[in-house]
Amino acid sequence: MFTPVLTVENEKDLSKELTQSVIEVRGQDACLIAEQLLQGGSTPSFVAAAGERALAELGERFARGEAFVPDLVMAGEIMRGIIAQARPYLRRGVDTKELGVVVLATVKGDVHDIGKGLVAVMLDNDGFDVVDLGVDVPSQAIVDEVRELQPRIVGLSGLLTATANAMRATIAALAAAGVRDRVRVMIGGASVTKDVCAHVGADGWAPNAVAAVALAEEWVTTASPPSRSLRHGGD
Ligand code: B12
Repeated sequence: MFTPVLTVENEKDLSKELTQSVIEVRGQDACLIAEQLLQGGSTPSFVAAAGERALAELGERFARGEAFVPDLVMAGEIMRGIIAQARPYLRRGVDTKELGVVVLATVKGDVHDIGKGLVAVMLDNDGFDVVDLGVDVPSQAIVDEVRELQPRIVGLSGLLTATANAMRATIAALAAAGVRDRVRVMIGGASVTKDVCAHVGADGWAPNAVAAVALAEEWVTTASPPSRSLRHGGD
């Protein structure tokens, strides 16, 4: 039987253990610790953040040649499991799904989708109708979906520095198709910054899923058409 309520100290220790278990790709341990945290009252974002810290650390190790692609793959799968475990513990933000459609995609050339998945879960929970087009998505496919679904927001994800160009190309393709002014475009991913946002011509960016939801909500509650001014949930 798990402890029903965690003390602050317990919660901190368990979160460190969770991070460590993901770094060491001990999936079963990670799953048990995540459950213990969630049942003890930790929020889903607190639990996800512990996993994110592990992936950030693994990414640094990878860059230093101390971790390898299979480690990233396995840790990524564990993180996906943690997100799925946390999902039922999310408290619904609104009663009905009336905030409109958000089309999400990881842009062409990039296959990272764990963070986008987290953003999708949180937006869905908040009352958005999320259509996730997957990874490595060509600009034209995004243009087609915008025409078809008429979303209020398009969210582009990309973790590789080089994929900023694909984001820029996607936004240019939306403009060339005459649909750019119908949507607000937000971008995100580990390499995204305010400067990247300006470079690619997005309307805003967010450093994490919580900020992404806040920005999306702000946009749909603002009646005016999309402005080209830079808005971001990051600071
Ligand atoms: C796991 C991982 C992988 C997995 C991905 C599995 C999957 N299904 O996603 C695999 C093994 C496939 C992989 C492959 C590669 N990877 Co990789 N990978 C990572 C790692 C360790 C973690 C990424 C992650 O999931 N983080 C956790 C999530 C929750 O965080 P996140 O993605 O940042 O998302 C949050 C925010 O960014 C934001 N967000 C994300 N998307 C969106 C979208 C919107 C609209 C908004 C508003 C917000 C938002 O909210 C999210 C939740 O809070 C990172 C390290 C890092 N620091 O990011 C490297 C990293 C991204 N990978 C890297 C590299 C180099 C590669 C490879 C080229 C390796 C290789 N030699 O093959 C390939 C590229 C393949 C390709 N074409 O895309 C580099 C990129 C360097 C760079 N800046 O260009 C990194 C930074 C590692 C490093 N330090 O070198 N990788």
